Amino acid sequence: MTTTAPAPPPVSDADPFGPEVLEDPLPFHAALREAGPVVRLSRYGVYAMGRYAEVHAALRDWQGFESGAGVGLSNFRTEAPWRPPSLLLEADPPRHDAPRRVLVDLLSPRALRRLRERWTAAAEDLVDRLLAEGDEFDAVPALAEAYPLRVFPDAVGVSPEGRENLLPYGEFLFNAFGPHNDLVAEGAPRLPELSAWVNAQCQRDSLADGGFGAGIWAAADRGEITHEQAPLVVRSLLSAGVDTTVHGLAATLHAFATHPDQWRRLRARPELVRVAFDEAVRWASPVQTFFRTATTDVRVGGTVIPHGEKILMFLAAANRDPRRWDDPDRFDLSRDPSGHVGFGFGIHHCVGQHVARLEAECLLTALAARVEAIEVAGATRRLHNNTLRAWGSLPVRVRPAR
Ligand code: OVP
Repeated sequence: MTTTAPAPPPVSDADPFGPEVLEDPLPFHAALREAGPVVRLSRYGVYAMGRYAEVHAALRDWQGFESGAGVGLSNFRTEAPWRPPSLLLEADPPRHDAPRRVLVDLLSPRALRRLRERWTAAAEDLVDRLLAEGDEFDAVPALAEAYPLRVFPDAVGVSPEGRENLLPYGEFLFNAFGPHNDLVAEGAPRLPELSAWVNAQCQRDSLADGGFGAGIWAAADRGEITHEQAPLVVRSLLSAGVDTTVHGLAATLHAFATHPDQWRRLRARPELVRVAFDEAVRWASPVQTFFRTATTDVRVGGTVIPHGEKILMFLAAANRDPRRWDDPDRFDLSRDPSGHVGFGFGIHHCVGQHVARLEAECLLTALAARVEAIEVAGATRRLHNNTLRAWGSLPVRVRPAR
């Protein structure tokens, strides 16, 4: 076999965290994929990948692309993290594995069965009350935020007081994976207050019996993790479990409001609800990016990513790579979206995805049974975030089913 000498990667001076790209990242993603399998982002001195094959392979290669140096721009080996690192997201085997196993068990489809009835009733009640008020509303606060905030903190066992801190805490956290730009600076003043509240909720005494939080402390009592680790595992649920599902649901509602034929299809075949949510996650990629760090000189495509360098993995670009997907920009319930990397891939593959899927299934099923048509009814507004593709406002008009 012959190997050619590595060539330097193409260079882009675009800012993937600037307002133009955050408003509409699709042209940047296309340019990134076209430029090559690996691109150097000169503004931040990092590498980037946007093609499905390379993103997928790198996510699988946890030995070559570590998470323990942080999955944001800042390298924990040279810069102190803003909070103690996550035991799951920002850790590698073997340290990563025990906390991961605790959540795998606690959040398994089997373990979630006891929630389905309650979550269905909550979704039906929310949609009934909303429709009783009228046929026009902002789907972000009224559905995408209201539903997860109604069911998820209860399932964790978080007290009712202070729940309004969850979304802004997550918003800061997801901004903090990016550069220290205006988005981070604007969130910083509230950080001490938000962190103090979240950290307090992770303590055993703050968590209601029977919830995921109590389940994590029980796992510590059984010796599966230490009692020092338990609050940090609870913190992962509160960090990763709210903004992601809110913006995943917002993306799904936006997809249907702009694709009336697909809404009719879902109403005709409600069993498509799970495919619909996965297709929306592929199409919109609520979590757009995460970084990895090269543990050695890694050869990708024709270039070498040197040891210690950060690589930005564009999950969103991979999820619309025409090399992998037919007509990737189409939101289409007849495609098989499995294999998308919107929930990541490999050993860090979203451990909460069954929770997210159950929330989406309950809410969309309740909505599809009650709403014949949904359309955008005013100016929509994006919420810019260094990691999330998010909606700030999504005014819709619905036609209730009779
Ligand atoms: C999307 C994620 C995101 C933010 C925080 C954490 C995980 C955590 O483990 O704290 S995964």
